[in-house]
Amino acid sequence: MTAGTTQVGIVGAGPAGLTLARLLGARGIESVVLESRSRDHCEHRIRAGVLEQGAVDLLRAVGAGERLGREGIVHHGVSLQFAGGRHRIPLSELTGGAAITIYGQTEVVKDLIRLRVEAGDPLLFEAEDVALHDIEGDRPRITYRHDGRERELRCDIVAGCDGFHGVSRASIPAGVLRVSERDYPFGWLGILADVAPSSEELVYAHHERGFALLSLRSPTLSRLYVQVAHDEDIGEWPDERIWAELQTRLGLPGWTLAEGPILEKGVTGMRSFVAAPMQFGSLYLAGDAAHIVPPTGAKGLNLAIADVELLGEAVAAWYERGDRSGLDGYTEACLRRVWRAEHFSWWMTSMLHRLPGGDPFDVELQLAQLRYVVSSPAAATTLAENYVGIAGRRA
Ligand code: RFL
Ligand code: PHB
Repeated sequence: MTAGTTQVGIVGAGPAGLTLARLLGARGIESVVLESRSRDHCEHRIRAGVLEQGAVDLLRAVGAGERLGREGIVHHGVSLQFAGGRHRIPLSELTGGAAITIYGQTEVVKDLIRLRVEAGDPLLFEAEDVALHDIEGDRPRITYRHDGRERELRCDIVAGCDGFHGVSRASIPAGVLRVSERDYPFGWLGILADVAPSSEELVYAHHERGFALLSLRSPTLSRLYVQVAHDEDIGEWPDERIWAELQTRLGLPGWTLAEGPILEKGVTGMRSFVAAPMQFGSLYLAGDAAHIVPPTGAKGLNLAIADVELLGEAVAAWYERGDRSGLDGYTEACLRRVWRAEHFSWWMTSMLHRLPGGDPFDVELQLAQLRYVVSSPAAATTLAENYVGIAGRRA
């Protein structure tokens, strides 16, 4: 067994773990990041694409803003489509100038990994059998295997940034966590296509055959989704079927969806989940390790970054001034924003998807709400300030 020591042991090299490592580094606090997958896997796992201004600001503050500033695409509106019409929600106009930035999570992760590697700070990929020990006290340990060697890392604090299926949350003894969750009886089939986006801004479409979303990654790459069953077999979806379904759900008279080669496709289930408290002993959970939202509100990545902004500051205050208030108040500070995002994501999901087993009453309620959102400045502002993230910052 090879033993090592650090101040903060970070489990998981997703957006949460990597951003936290940067935040701590900027304050002179040492960390070791342990990641179970390969660098290549982490850099190519296609997920989110929408960054709130707060996330962009934080990534800039940790030095990861250069390519983001050059390649990120700022959007000032999104559209809702239903009953044969497309309606723009002018996000910036309704929120005093706030906007969103389109920049893939893959790119955020690549930038953060490169910075960490260039700085020469420890980031271990393919760390196997990561296990947490003694987290109830103030001398936690992490054991793992790397390069065929059993290792132990002693630290002051463990940051559990290892996503929904990680070991961190599972290491908290039974009975401590209160879990609130909702499963949805549908999922999204997502594709990345080598074709210029057919709309400059995102289009969220309500359709009798189910939800569809037009998004993008760059001026030449489209990202598109269709609602499918939660356990849909991707084998049942040859490219022609995907395009036909997208054409039907997103099509409008006088507008066509351009098609191109599909570079990647996959099915994602949808879930709402919150585990509280987000802290136990010297273990602090951040991002998907503690909470999940369905992707309809584009909040998952933004919540992960917002959590570690608070955690980084709390850890720094403790090391620099012995001030524990940020650490002790971590759960409460995070959960206000998390629950605002949970509500918004559930609301968007419920308003836009075809509900299996739903009846005409459900559909009329959805359409009534959609008509209200696009016709009432008050209702549109509710959507806009949640979408750009300022509602969460105020929560
Ligand atoms: P991540 O990104 O899941 O990173 C966790 C990292 O921990 C590693 N790990 C372990 N490492 C060591 N030991 C273990 N035992 C480990 N177990 C796991 C994993 O390999 C991984 O590298 O969590 P983080 O950092 O909290 O970031 C959260 C975001 O990734 C997530 O909220 C969003 O991507 C959610 N999400 C979306 N959010 C949006 O805002 N908009 C979207 O369009 C959107 N699309 C998505 C998504 C999530 C998806 N998932 C989870 C399947 C699409 C998909 C497909
Ligand atoms: C994406 O571009 O992947 C995306 C955008 C908005 C969402 C979900 C996913 O709500």
